[in-house]
Amino acid sequence: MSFSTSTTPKYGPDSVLPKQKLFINGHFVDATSDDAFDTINPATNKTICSVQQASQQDIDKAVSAARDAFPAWAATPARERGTILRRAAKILLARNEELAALETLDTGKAISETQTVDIITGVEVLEYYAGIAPTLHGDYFDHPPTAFSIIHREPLGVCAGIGAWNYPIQIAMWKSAPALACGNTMVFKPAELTPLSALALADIYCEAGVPNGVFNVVQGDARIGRMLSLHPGIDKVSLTGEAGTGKKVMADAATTLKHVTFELGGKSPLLIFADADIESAVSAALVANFFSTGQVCSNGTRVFVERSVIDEFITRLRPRVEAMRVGCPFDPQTQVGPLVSTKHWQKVMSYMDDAFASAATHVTGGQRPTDSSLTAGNYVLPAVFADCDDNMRFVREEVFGPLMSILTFDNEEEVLARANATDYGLAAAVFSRDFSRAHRLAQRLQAGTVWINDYNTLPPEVPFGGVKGSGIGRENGLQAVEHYTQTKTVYANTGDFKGCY
Ligand code: TXE
Repeated sequence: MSFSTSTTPKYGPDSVLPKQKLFINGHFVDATSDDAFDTINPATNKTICSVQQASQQDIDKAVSAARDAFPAWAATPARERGTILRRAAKILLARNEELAALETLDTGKAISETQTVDIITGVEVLEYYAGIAPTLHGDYFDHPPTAFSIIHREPLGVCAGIGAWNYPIQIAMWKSAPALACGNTMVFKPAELTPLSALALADIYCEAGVPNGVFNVVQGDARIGRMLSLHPGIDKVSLTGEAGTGKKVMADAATTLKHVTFELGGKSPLLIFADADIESAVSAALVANFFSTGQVCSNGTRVFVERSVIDEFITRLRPRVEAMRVGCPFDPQTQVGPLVSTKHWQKVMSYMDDAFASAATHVTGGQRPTDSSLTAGNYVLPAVFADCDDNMRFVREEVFGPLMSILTFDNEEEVLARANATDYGLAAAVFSRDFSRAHRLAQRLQAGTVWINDYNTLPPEVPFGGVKGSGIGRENGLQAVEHYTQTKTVYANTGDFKGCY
């Protein structure tokens, strides 16, 4: 894939690309398998390009390249690793428009989002770890009178990153930035639905000075993902995907006792109390359900509204949902693009059908748009259902599409119990002007992140990840360093060893 150095986007709604390769040891290389798969434009369901699928031999080659590159990269002074990653961040920002257009082409997400969020939130994390790389240190303990201990912090070795399709380049950066900053090397497999931007990232890392073999990209579906989780030459696996996938990866990684971290699904509660700023709460509900056409793991898709303000909430919400612009993702005015694939659209529509058939009150949306220019794409109008019951399938399960479920509640204890009554635990939010109540609830909500009067704001210096079925470990912040390094204790005795025999 050749990238122009200009900043004008080179990808548009009808772009087609040449057959894509793998990226191993600093070069685009042909796969040795005869397998290939197509990546499809979600807005038109036309093929963007074919992508070569890696074979076991290609995986072995990528892991060997990463293994061979590891000693020199680990021995590179952390400040120098930081400088190289910071240079990559600068190139990514300079190519933001081009990369955003590529991401929109592959994912169907509105260009207004990809230009402002996808690359930029990845770069923020890259800059964060580039900055802290020189500060990573071990520890020292004095054991008077003759001994002391030094705690070394060492990289793990070769890490595998397995990405999901909703934020392809951001996920690739959220995994590779801490891994590389800590001195590890990586073999990354993007989701087969959105394989393109990870290759662009590899190209940019190379241009920035990341040595050959430090960051490699292999392509393919779950079968290739499994080759990584099972590979004896890989020391750690970081997955972003569905909860069920996490369990499968954990089982495979167990065979060679790999370190694992998982960013999995969610069905997060958004609690809105009567004393909240209702207009702000409506804004948060829109972001928490319809950003990226609802394909965001941390979304607040169970919207609990205190009974006394439910009518006001819906009255304010409905016109704002109906004003959302559904359209071609390359149109800067579009707010809601197509879903990532026809198969995913069918899954989301099955939940819409359930909601229409249920006792819930249909507020708006949930149908295919009537605009004839959209019939070729995986479009659905953002949907809101009220008077939902906690046990309805579309309320319990992760839809991963633009379906907002509104439930009413009467008191704090009731809504807390209902909010926590799920196997997931990725995120939650509380909208209330009573900060002590909001903080009290934040302590008791079972979630890895709780927003108070906010939603989906994720500064790179704070850890992100789920509890219960939503994941293991954290991404971002200093905590991710714990997942990409291990310590060695060196205990030194400067006196005689006395022993006991
Ligand atoms: O996930 P899948 P998708 C979740 C989100 C949603 C899902 C959407 O909740 O449910 O991801 O992404 C590979 N062994 N999050 O459909 O199917 C597969 O090829 C090894 C949560 O892509 O689980 C792909 O690359 N690999 C997240 C990746 O796993 C396997 C944010 C994910 O695929 C595999 C974004 C196997 N057995 C999405 N099976 C968060 N919490 O931050 C599949 N794969």
